[in-house]
Amino acid sequence: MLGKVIQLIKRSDLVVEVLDAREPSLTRSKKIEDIIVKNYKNILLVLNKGDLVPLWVLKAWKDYFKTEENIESVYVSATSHLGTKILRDTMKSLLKGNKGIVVFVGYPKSGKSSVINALKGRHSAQTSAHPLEYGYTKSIQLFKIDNKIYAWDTPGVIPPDGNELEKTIRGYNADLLEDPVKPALMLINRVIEFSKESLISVYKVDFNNPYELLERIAIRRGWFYKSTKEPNIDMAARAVIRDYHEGKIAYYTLPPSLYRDDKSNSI
Ligand SMILES: Nc1nc2c(ncn2[C@@H]2O[C@H](COP(=O)(O)OP(=O)(O)OP(=O)(O)O)[C@@H](O)[C@H]2O)c(=O)[nH]1
Ligand SMILES: [Mg+2]
Repeated sequence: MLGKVIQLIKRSDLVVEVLDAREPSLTRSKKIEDIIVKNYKNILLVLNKGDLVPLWVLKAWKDYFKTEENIESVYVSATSHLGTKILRDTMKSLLKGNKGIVVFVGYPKSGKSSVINALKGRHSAQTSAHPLEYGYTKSIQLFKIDNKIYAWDTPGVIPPDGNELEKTIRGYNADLLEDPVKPALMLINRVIEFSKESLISVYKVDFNNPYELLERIAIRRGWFYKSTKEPNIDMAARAVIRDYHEGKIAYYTLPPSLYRDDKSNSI
């Protein structure tokens, strides 16, 4: 499948790499970007799930990509239909007003299909909203965005790589994890760094540490191990990872250029 996507990139006029606005750095794929650059194709980064991130952070990332790397980027929220006009206009300007074929790539669950849906203005690309339908986009599909622009929706062809936290952030399917607890704890820790309140508001429980959060989620939902009657933290861990992929947990990370700034004076 990756091979087919590379063929599409070669024949395209523009490549859109869809990132998760909560983790733009970690959801960029150097591998795919190298292929894009080698084929002399324009690249546009789309920071999707922007509804989960404060506006000043989205702007900071956009500035960072422009000034540090001279790469165009647009932030959007596909599900809230925010930023889609700016995205369409940016695509048009990168295509210099000509007819063109745009390929959408990115790690699984970054929201490629949702962004294409939002661009079309009505639902047609299938999105993996249901947890059981993980990796819903199974094949490459072509969509007409308007009279001049066609878009290829591709499945998450970049295999989520890195350590357990990175894999999870890069869309690795929670159902395939042998031990979901460790990556879930790492993910919860990462979210807490920026916003513990966000987890409290999603799960409606307070907690003193990530492990306790998993226990409280399990208790609240009535999930217990049959043998020990202890809270089933495996199920809770998978639920948290799925919620993360489905865009239910708000938090943000900052571009490296801002990382050392005091977070408290920026909000
Ligand atoms: N909060 C939020 N959630 C989003 C947004 N865009 C997509 N999602 C959710 O993220 C999940 C994945 O979206 P998809 O559009 O299926 O992602 P994809 O990149 O096409 O996924 P694959 O085809 O499996 O690689 C779904 O549950 C969407 O509802 C967004 O802008 N905001
Ligand atoms: Mg898809």
